[in-house]
Amino acid sequence: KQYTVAILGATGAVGTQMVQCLEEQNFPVGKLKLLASARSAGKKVAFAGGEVEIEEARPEAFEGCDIVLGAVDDDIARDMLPKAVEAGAVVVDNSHAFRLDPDVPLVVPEINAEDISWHHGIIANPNCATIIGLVPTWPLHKVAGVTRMIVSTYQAASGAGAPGMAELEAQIAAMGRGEAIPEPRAFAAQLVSNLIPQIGGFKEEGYTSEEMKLQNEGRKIMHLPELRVNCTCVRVPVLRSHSESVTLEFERDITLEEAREALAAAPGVKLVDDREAASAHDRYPMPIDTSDQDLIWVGRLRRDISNPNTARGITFWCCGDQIRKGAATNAVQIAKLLTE
Ligand code: 11C
Repeated sequence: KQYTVAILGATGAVGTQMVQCLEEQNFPVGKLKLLASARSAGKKVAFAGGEVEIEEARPEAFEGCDIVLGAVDDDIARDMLPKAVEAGAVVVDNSHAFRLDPDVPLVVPEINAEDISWHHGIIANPNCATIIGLVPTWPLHKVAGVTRMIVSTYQAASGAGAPGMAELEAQIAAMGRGEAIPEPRAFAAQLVSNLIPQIGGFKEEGYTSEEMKLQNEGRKIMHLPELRVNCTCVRVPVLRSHSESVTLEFERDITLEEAREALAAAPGVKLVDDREAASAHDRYPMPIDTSDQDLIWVGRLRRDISNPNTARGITFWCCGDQIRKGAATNAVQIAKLLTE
């Protein structure tokens, strides 16, 4: 069977990547509809050896669609996507709008693919830092049962979409020319040569919305309602790969060998952990190496020596492409599951 697929928000960083992921994952696309603002309507985008003309995103555009991929902000998602469901489509949405709705599965295919079976028209794609941290956490959870996560993230400019990447590039160029750094718009402060310890707005107890997503979405995806999470999210001057330092506490003992074996065999994970390697690129994951590919790279695997029971604590470092596995790749994988 061939499917009529629409991408809502087709011109943004995630929407553009979704078009490429549909081709790469050999998605059975009969017809592709690219929906965006009136400003982009009429422009043409290359797809599968041909061209697709961008249409203005209006509810009528959902008629005849089997699957709609959402790559727009929460407000537009909340307004438009239920109309796609009414028109008979199944929606895979990348925004935050529906993620914690008890009627909406929140899915990382490597972890809870089976949850797509109970959808009511909308399936949510998780937050990018959550996907990137959970893909390697899950195989370790299966070995020893994770009870607590302590995470620091190092998040790329692409988390703020194409404008975030353009802002960082403009700042790097200005700094290189010795010019004044342009006034920041996508971020709260200059990002080049800086770190910004705030992603999202401040919520409970001084944690930001992005930090609480790891707890709230992580609990739902892994079916661990009691999971304890302490997360600090930081924006770093990197273009498109997020990195994370993750410390896990388990209910059962786990050896480093067991952890290494589980990670080496885990789908979606690439273990890069060789202290003896001649090149830093083979020694541990770095965002420069994980950009524009689909796997989460994991390394720096070691015991948590601060845990009173060191047999139950593991620390690692991981990196993954924010636009791909953090968003577009994961959404297209979910949509692919719907067709299988
Ligand atoms: C960032 N993770 O890096 C955010 C952007 O929950 O999908 C994506 C927010 C989300 O800025």
